Amino acid sequence: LADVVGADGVVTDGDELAHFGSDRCRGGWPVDPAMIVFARSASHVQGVVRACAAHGVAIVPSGGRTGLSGAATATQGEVVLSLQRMGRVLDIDEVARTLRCEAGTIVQTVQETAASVGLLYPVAFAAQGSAVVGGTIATNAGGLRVVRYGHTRDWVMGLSVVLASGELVELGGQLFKNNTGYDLRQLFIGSEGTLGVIVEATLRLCEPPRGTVSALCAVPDDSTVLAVFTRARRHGLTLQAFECFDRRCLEHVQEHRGRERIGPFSAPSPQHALIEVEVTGYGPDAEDHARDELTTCLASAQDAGEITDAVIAATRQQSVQLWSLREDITESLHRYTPFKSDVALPLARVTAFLEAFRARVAEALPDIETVVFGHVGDGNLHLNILRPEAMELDEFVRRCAGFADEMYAMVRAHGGSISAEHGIGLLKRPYLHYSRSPEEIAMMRAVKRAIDPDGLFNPGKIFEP
Ligand code: 2HG
Ligand code: ZN
Repeated sequence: LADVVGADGVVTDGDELAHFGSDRCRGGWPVDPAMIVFARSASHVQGVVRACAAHGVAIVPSGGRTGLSGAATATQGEVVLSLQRMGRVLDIDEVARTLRCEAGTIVQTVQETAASVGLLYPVAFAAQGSAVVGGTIATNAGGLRVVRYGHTRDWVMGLSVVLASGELVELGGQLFKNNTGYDLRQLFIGSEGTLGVIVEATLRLCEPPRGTVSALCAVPDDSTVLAVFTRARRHGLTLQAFECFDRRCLEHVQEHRGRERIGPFSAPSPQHALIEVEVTGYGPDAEDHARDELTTCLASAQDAGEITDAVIAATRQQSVQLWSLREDITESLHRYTPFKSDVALPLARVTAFLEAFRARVAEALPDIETVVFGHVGDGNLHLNILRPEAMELDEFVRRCAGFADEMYAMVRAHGGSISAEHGIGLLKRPYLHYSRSPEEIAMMRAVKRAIDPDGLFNPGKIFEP
C-alpha cells in the first residue's frame, strides 16, 4: 500500500488507528483497523482497492468521520481508506449550476465556493465544517434545511466510483435529464460505503434565498409544536427550517458553554420551536416584510396558546446566537456517550409517538436521562439517551440495547422509520427489520452481492455479512 500511496500515506500507529478507525458513534463494538491509508487521487483509490482485493483484506471507506451510526468504523482488521486528502473543488459551472469536487472536500468548502459565485449548496448541518462530500453522499445526510431543500440525495447529479474490481465508473454527471434505465447513482447514495468508494461528485447548486429571518419560540409541550408548524405553513411563510428541542437540551447547551442563563426566555420552557423563514419578496423592505409576517404569525400562535413567548432575531448576529442553541446540542451531549436514535415519523403521528415514548422510557430506564430534539418539520426526532456519569459504558449500552427493541417496535407501530437521516451502520443493524421487510432486505443483499461479490467494502454495515 505504501507503494501505491507513498510512505506518508500509510499510518499504523496506535493512537491514530483509534482516531481514524471510527466515526463519532461509540457502541459495544471494537475499533480495530489494520491500518489507515490516505489516498490523494482516484488512481490511488484504484490501486488500494486492487491491492486489498488481491490480498482479501476488507476496506472501510472513510471521510470526515462525523457519522452517528458507526458506518465508518473498522472493527475487524480492515484497511481504513481515508479520502480526507482528496479535498479539491475541481470545477464550478455557473450556467448549469453545478459543482464538481473530490469526495474528501469538506461540505462547508462546497458551501463557501458556491457562495463565492452567488449560489447555494443547501445541505446544511452542525458538522458541516468537518463532514466531507463523499461521506455525506454515502450516508445521504439530511440536516437542518431538509424541510425546504430535501436530502443530499436530491443534490447529487453525478458520481465517480471505484468498484471492487478497481475500475472507475461514472454514474450520472452533467445531465439534468437522463432517463435510461436504473439510476445506479442513487444506489450508491446512502449505501454507507458497502458498494464502492465514491471519489468524485457533481453536485447541484441553487439560487440562495434573498434573506432569512429566524425566531425561537417557547412552546408549552411536545404536542403543540406541530400546531405552530401548521400555523406557520398556513400563514404562507416559506420555511427554511423548523426545529424543536426540549428544555433539557437547552440546559445542556447552556451548561456546556458555561452560561448561567437558562436561555433567552424569562422562565424555562418545556419545548422550543426554532423557525427560519425565507425572505420571498423583492426590494429594500423585503426582509422587514418577512419579519412582520413572522411576527404576525407568532402573535396569533401566542393568542391561541400555542407559544408562550418568542424572540425574533433582529440582526444576523442574533440569528446566529439563536441557531447555536440548536446546533450545539450534539456537542454538548457528547460527554454522555449518548445512545442515539434518529427516527422518522409521519407528521400526523409525531405527537402520539412522543407521548408513548416518553412514558415508556421513563418506566424502562427510570435512572437515565433522555432528551428530545430534531427536525420536527420533517417528522425527524433525535432521541438521545444519556449515560449517567457513574455507569460503565458496557452496562449502559446493554440497557439501552434492551430498550431499543421496544422503542423501534413503537416507531414501527406509529408508521415510522428507525433511521431518518443517520443511516444504519452498526448501530441500527440489529433493528433494520423494524423498517424493512424480508423481501426488501433480500433485494438489498442481492444488490450487495452483484456489485461487491467478495464483500470487500465495509463488511457488516447495514446488515450482517
Ligand atoms: C443534528 O440534527 C444531527 O444536530 C445530530 O443530526 C443529532 O446528535 C444527534 O442526535
Ligand atoms: Zn439531525
